[in-house]
Amino acid sequence: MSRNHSGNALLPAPVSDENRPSVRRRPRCCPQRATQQHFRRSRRITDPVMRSEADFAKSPLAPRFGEQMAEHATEKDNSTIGNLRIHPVAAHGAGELHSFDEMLLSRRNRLAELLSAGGEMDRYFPVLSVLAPVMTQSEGEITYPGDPMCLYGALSVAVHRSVTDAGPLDAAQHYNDLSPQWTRFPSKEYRLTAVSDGYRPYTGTPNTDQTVFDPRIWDERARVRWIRLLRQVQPRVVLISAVSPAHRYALEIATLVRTEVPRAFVILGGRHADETIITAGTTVTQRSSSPLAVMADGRAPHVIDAVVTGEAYYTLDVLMRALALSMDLIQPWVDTSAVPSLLRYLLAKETPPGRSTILVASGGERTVTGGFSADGGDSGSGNTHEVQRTLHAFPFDGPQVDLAALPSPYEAFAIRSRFPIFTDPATGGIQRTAHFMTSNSCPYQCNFCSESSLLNRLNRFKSDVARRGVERVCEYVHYGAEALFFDDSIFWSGRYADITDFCTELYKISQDGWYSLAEQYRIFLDDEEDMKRLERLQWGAQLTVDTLVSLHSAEESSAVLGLMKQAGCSYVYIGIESMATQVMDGIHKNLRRKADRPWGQKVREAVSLVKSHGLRVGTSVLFGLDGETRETIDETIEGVGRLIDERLIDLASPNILTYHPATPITRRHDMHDKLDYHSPHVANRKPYTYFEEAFPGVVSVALTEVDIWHIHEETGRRWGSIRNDTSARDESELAW
Ligand code: B12
Ligand code: SF4
Repeated sequence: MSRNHSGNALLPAPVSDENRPSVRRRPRCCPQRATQQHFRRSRRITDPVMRSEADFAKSPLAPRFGEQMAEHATEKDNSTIGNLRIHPVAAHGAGELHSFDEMLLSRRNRLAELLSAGGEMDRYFPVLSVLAPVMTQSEGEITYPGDPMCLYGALSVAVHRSVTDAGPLDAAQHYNDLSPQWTRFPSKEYRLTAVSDGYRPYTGTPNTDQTVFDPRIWDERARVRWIRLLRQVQPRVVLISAVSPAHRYALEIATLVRTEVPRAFVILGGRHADETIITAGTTVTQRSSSPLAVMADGRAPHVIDAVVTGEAYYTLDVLMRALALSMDLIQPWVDTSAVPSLLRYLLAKETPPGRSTILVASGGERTVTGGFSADGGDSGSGNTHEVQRTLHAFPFDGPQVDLAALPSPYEAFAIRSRFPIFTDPATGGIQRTAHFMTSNSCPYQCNFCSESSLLNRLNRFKSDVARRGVERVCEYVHYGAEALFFDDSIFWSGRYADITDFCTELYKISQDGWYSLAEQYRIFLDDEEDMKRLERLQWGAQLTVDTLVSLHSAEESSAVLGLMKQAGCSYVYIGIESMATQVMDGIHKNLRRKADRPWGQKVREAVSLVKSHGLRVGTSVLFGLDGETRETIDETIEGVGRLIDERLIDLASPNILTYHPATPITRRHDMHDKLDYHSPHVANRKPYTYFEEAFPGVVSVALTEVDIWHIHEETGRRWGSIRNDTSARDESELAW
């Protein structure tokens, strides 16, 4: 919506503090080792080529990409065409790969010798992962403390494999060399006592959850804690996830890594990279706000060593192994110059599933002479001197990722999220709420939305959805979930057959006693407390107005809502966006606007239907879309106000359109090359801070600052406590 496993008996039990692996274990997701030497595209591009989409298209080299790539098998390694160098991975002959295997074997034998000789030698190198925050202060801002799901999802495969392969070197099958220090999952006790604060203690032998830094607010306290953590851990690799409004802080987080641990290798991923570095076939282009573009032209210091875009699950795992192999056995720091060729060898032996691109920079100066300083002040021009970095791009279009077969995002991380809408009926306390996703994007194409299938190929749980969905519910309940929120843009992608099957199965197992449960569920529910949490589980999900009242009859929707309620659903979130027809006509949301009834009427029908089942209704409203005027703003505030008066809405969240780099409206408003998601210390201020992710310079050109004040004040006045601002709820309950 706008803005806003597994029971296979063959699979290993989660590895906890008490259950550290010492024997060879079968990984839940089998290593995708393709036997065939598949066509692998890789290219080597120096910074100047990768500037902006416009620059790139103008480049005389651009048309030659295709020709060269098509002929890549005949190219020599490291061949150069102007700034562009191509790595024809497929040119690796069987002999070369054989030598590579021999090199790995002899290195592994040496490592085994060193380990058996004892002493200080350890095959694990420390790693930290960070979710870059989007806020600099809590006052006046929206502070819903969700879990860093983007990061957890991206890490899931690499961490799973790493934990599975932890233990004696002879037991390892994948991370069978030096390995990231992701060696054990948290114990159940750790999970059940994890607080809602994003900060976690890092101990000498950390579990996977403790390797994550999640400051939620990027303020002085967070900076100090980050610097201390860096000094304590001395990470060899730092992985950062950033959405667009978090990107400037991601750059500052990376700059502090360069300052404190200059030899650490920094990887950036997340939605900002996904929306600004676009791979189409063998062509990689960048928008001007991309992390690599802002570093290349000096708008930000060179503080990122690699970017992974798209479906990073498997590609990140390959990159982590390449980094491990590049390290000296005695002094394990990444050798950036070795990474591209190691990647090419590894990728000649396996095909990672998913559409993703790995970009690695090699060469150049790796210290920071200016940029962001540790105390948050500017310390100079913000760049390294004379950087000659070469970018190596490895774009993939592997087999489709099976989302249900991935290790769950919470396998390695404790559930810390508390969603205030779910409270314990007995104590009133806010419940531990797990995020749950069964899809990666939305089937629809609203022109302002980053979740549209226009930007992401729609992928979802496909076969046997009820069983696989309910298995995951049981897994999360085992981890301590008292509530769930389905983050899917539309619950089960709006497929009523899937919702029906899932809800029927979930209701059934919540009624069955433990002995009646099928084995695939029982293995997760190992004590009375788990069973109690399952019986009392509350959950919420997102649906659209069109799904409820345009694409299905009222009877069909009513039947589905009844099943949802019976299976524990207590909350439905719906994107209203606007109550003004002239706005809704221009955004591709109101699917059947021509032949159907007015949007405002459909909104009323949809929320009434949900409410008639005793479910709470949360809504999101978006100001600043095409066609927005002061009149339409007031029309929407009043229209929503009436629904509130009639108690058809329990929560209304006003938002200001913020341009995301890849959405159609960003281009339509000619903002795609003007977005500043990189400058440090942009003073965010009221009224922007009253809205999620709003920042001066990236909000809708249809709104003036006076309009934004007006929206804040009028929604507060007309919607009262239903308006989702901090004054309307007691944030002190949330452990900040
Ligand atoms: C769950 C969720 C949340 C959760 C968790 C946030 C988080 N960052 O983990 C909560 C509720 C806290 C939240 C808050 C916000 N969110 Co949010 N959220 C989502 C949602 C619904 C799912 C994200 C997810 O977990 N997907 C599953 C993961 C596995 O996929 P992924 O995110 O696409 O990540 C893949 C790649 O990007 C990559 N990757 C990601 N991180 C990393 C890190 C490394 C090192 C590497 C190598 C790769 C990598 O690998 C992943 C697997 O392929 C998406 C919408 C959607 N359907 O995707 C919006 C979305 C990501 N959120 C968005 C935004 C803007 C926000 C907020 C600013 C507030 C808001 N308006 O909602 C805050 C920002 C909080 C923050 N600091 O990140 C936007 C981002 C758009 C953009 N260009 O920036 C999205 C796309 C929604 C939208 N329609 O606008 N969000
Ligand atoms: S594309 Fe439209 S319907 Fe889908 S999540 Fe975005 S706003 Fe909602």
